[in-house]
Amino acid sequence: CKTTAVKETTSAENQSSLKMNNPIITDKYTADPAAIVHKDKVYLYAGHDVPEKGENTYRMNEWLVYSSSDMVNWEEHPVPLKPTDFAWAKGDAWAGQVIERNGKFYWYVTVSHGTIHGKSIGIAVSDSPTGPFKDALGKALITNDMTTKTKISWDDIDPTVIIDDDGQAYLFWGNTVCNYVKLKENMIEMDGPMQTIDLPNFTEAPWIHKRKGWYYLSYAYQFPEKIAYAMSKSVNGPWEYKGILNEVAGNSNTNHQAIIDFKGKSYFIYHNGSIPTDGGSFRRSVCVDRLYYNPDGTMKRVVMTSE
Ligand code: FUB
Repeated sequence: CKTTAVKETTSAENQSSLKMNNPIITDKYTADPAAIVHKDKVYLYAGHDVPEKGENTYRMNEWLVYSSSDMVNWEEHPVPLKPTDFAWAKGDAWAGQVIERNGKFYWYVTVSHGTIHGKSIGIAVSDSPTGPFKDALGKALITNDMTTKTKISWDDIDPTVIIDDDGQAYLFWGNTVCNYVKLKENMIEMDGPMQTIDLPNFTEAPWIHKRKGWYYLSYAYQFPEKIAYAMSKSVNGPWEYKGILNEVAGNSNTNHQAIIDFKGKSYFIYHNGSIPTDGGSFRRSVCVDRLYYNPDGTMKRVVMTSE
């Protein structure tokens, strides 16, 4: 599924990314990675794919958390959160992201609501990046009946969050339409109207990050999903589309990225269906590859070492 143009990149950069041992988790199927750097470690959060072989549905009953000091060796911690930890939810551990504020770790996640049709976004909180996490709000922050623009039940998914340098937090999310809203300092209430961002071929999986004065909004593009991105000098836009960052990742219709800097290097974390024989679009595996920036701040296409 990958273009040869990407494979043709044979630079020192490529060589240095050949040691990632992809996929990084092989005893479980893992999807929708999110990651944070805390103290001297990276914490990786993922959904646990558990459908039977050949079952073409997202069956995800819990999230998983791993930590690493080197991006190569990963330690699994006890299950930090399940959709059933939200009394108002009925299942589906879809994508989310953790962020730290004032010593607490807030985890914005997608789940299926128990009484409101469709997917919703909830928030869990913990004193530790490995949890255990518990419901921070007692209800969904965003539900399908608040945002009916696309009239699908899964348009309120895939939250990603950033705290800007001035302390203002923002939540981005969506399927088909990319939404964003300010969050109050308590991180569990919206602080203003929901707004939308026009991005070419936006499918889902937004990831917001800031680096050296640039804001980056990467997202799943078309279907099967590539990862594309836009850049801006402000978290409120305007966003300038910059093109494809990652091609369709092998043997999976979805792709879902996290982008971090750790110990002086940049990383692109994603999933594919690369575990031989049994992997696929619903039995996914998290992979890591190096990410490189150009002098003008744009990002180079990711060279996947996972296929
Ligand atoms: O894993 C379930 C859904 O598939 C996620 O929320 C999307 O980003 C896609 O990866």
